[in-house]
Amino acid sequence: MNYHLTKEQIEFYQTNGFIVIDNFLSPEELEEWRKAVGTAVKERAGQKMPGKDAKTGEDDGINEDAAYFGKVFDQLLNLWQTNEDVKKIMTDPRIGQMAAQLAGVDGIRIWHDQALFKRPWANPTSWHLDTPFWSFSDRKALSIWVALDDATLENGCLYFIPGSYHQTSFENKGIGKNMDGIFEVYPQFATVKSVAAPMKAGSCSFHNGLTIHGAGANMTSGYRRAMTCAYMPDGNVFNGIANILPEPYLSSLKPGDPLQNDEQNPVIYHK
Ligand SMILES: O=C(O)CCC(=O)C(=O)O
Ligand SMILES: [Fe+2]
Repeated sequence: MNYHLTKEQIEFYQTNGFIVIDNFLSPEELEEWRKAVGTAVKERAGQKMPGKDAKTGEDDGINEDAAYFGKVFDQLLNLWQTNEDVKKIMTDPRIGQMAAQLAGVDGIRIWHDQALFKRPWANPTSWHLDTPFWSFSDRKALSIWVALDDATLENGCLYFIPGSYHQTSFENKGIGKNMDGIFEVYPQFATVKSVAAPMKAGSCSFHNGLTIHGAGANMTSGYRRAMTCAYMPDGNVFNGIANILPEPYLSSLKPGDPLQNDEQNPVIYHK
């Protein structure tokens, strides 16, 4: 695993709100990740997340058009909680260290992992922010996105609006049908140049959850599989948004309470 970050890489991330790391996984590690994630997804049989009935492709109560959203990607969350091999991969302190160094924080907890598989001919992932979906409000929160297949301009690689995270807020536009919905909130970015992030399988990117980002449609008959994980810097508090928190934990929380439940949000790295 190519987990050592240079000063230049950290500076690039902090300026632009994203970074691509080529050849993050060795070919052997990539095989291990594919096998673990593939098995974990099969085991779920479409169940979107542990403890809830929602199936991938069904209305999740967050995105307004389930039929459309179901064809953006198959989304399975918290595979680390249902598969031991994924747990081993996702709780790797080396990845936590990368996230902490990029974000400039001392400790990193898993918010949730998610497999994001674009099927053949999948819809694009419209421009959006991540952090406003989550149950804490931290401008440094971020995600890793690991390509399990080559992610190309043809099959739906990621795109970023560089530097946008310095100006965006916690207002949530969701992931709608219209690619340009986000620019109603942030018109200042409607005329900037986006950056495509094609990646070989085994490469990865990190992006700040307030960086405007999206992905293209899958214009091919093959899959575009990615494994991702969202990270919460340690020390955050509940902001009142339920997001993916399960009952009865959710009901036990009131706004302002620390989010430090190791069953739900394990610490994977601390300085
Ligand atoms: O994989 C995609 O299509 C979108 C990924 C994304 O939005 C994310 O990882 O936050
Ligand atoms: Fe996202």
